[in-house]
Amino acid sequence: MQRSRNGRISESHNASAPEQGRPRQRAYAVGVMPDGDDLSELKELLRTAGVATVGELVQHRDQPHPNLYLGPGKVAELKALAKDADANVVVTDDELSPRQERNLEKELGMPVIDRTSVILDIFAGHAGSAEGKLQVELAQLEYNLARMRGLWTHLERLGASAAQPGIGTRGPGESQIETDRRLARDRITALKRKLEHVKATRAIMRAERERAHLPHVALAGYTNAGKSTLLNALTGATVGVRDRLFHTLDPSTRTMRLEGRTYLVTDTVGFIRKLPHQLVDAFGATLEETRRADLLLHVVDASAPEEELSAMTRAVEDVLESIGAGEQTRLLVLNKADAIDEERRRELSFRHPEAVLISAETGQGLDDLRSRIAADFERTLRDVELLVPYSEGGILSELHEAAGDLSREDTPEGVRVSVRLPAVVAERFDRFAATALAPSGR
Ligand SMILES: Nc1nc2c(ncn2[C@@H]2O[C@H](COP(=O)(O)OP(=O)(O)OP(=O)(O)O)[C@@H](O)[C@H]2O)c(=O)[nH]1
Ligand SMILES: [Mg+2]
Repeated sequence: MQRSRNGRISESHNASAPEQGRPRQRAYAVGVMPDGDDLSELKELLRTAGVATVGELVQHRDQPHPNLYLGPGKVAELKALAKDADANVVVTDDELSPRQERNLEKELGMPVIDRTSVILDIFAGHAGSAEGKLQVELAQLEYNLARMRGLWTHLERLGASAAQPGIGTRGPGESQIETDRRLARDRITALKRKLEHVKATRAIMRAERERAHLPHVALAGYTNAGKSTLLNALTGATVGVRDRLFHTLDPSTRTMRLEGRTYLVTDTVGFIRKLPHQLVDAFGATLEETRRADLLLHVVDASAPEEELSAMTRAVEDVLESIGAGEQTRLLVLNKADAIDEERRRELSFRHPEAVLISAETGQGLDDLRSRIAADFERTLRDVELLVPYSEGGILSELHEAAGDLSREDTPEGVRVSVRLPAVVAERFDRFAATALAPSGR
């Protein structure tokens, strides 16, 4: 990973570079976890970050050691193993306290980085839009500030070479840290202000969409579940798809026609277990898109083994809860059906009778999914009778857009319209109500 002194990603950033020749970063992956868990996800994160994993060590204990993360005996073992494997960095599967990190580095004599740092680094590498970059920078600053570290040091650590191990060379003097902290705080304030502005712009865009009365479907789910692939399949969009974690950071919204209605579909950043809270906080404006949707499609990679699948599902539910989307109407979408066998398919529909099984790649099950989306809106529909004055011609085309079908009759007072609308949309036309009928279709 190449970053300049000010921590920004340079143009030549190229995550796949280590695939050519011997990788510059050779990581020893370590984790404290219950029995049955493993480090496959951390290794996947490292692969995405362009770092090779040259060994791994797991310690089964209830809690990470408060001073060292691993127990002292395990640390000694790790030191020898990492040396044998010619590793030049140790990566932990959990966020470390500054104390754990300091002590572990001292014991091992090599740089130690934690899971949060790796995820932040991936986000930094994948951020494309101005907004995404601001959000990532904010998250990085919050992370660094919390560990009283020099302003930009952690950004350079993945890039630390063997000749310049992090230990001893990276600690700026106390006064430098104080200056850095002040600078960091100023920058955080400035970033938050800019992001508020982004949020306001988004709110205006959203208000415009809401004026158009279009039902809004958001895709949420674990990273790499196939959300972007599904957006493309449903709307004909060409959003980037890749087999790597956190490929999508910026939300994109496209339209889809379904049974005479236009829907908006939004694809956005994916979640992960132990998602750094700094990122959840910083990505508030982006996650707002998910929170505001009328319907959430929770997309799951159904080709993952059962245990992993339920851990991923739970992780997503937790993040949704934490961003205030816990109560939202949602539909579980089991994706990658093409990659599982008949037996597993049966097991899945038994375990998740309410879910839809699809393959965003082959198109299997998409018709079913479309009907489920339409049916969800159908439930919220009510029949309304409106009287629209001739002076409000624009309202009629809005109604057409929102409802598809409507019947109209010209009367001396205006156009009398009978139409089925979602309850929330119907409310917006209340001022034209001739008679409101009882909710139907429930
Ligand atoms: N076999 C199979 N692979 C799929 C399917 N849908 C998506 N994929 C693959 O899964 C990987 C991730 O797909 P994306 O659509 O980028 O996933 P995402 O959820 O948007 O991921 P992030 O943006 O990184 O959070 C890609 O390699 C896709 O080709 C599917 O239905 N079947
Ligand atoms: Mg994506």
